[in-house]
Amino acid sequence: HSAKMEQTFIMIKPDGVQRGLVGEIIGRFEKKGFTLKGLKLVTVDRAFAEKHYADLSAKPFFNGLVEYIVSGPVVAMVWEGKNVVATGRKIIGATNPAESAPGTIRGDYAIDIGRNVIHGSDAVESGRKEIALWFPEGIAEWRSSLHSWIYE
Ligand code: DGT
Ligand code: DGI
Repeated sequence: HSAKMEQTFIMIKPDGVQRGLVGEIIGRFEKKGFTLKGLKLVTVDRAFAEKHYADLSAKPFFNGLVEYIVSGPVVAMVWEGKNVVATGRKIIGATNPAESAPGTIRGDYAIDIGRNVIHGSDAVESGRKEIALWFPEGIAEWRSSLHSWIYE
């Protein structure tokens, strides 16, 4: 039953924190059945944000993206569950909120691509890298007692 058990890095961006969406967003992942394994409120500096978005460093919007991420505290999280990387991306919705379906986080709470509220790892391997970058201290070791009510 633990086949495909994965972890993903989810970050509520500064606009999500400022707009009071933290509880709502955590609630969606919790109610889905995923398990919270790491959680902290942090303000990162430029160098750190550039590292997180290193893959996008050649993009014309890179500077604006970095400035946005360092503009206030973010909520960094690790969520665990079966297929959590791909399913997490579905819960989040398309990168551009103009294309995110209603019912997704970006579809419900965002308008501009440059203020799209939340980040989620796009693959298991990038999730591993991002968790190592954001949680060098490690994450919690626990197992939800609801396991057998969520997984067959
Ligand atoms: P994430 O979760 O923040 O890594 O974003 P993704 O993976 O959904 O989207 P990606 O990697 O294509 O784009 C990275 C970020 O760059 C995205 O969250 C928002 C920003 N971005 C993408 N395209 C545009 C754009 O055309 N204009 C602006 N202002 N930002 C953009
Ligand atoms: O994982 P996503 O956030 O969905 O997308 P991503 O990793 O490709 O991009 C990370 C963030 O960078 C994304 O949430 C918003 C921003 N971004 C991506 N493409 C563009 C962009 N920002 C601007 N301004 N323009 C873009 O074309």
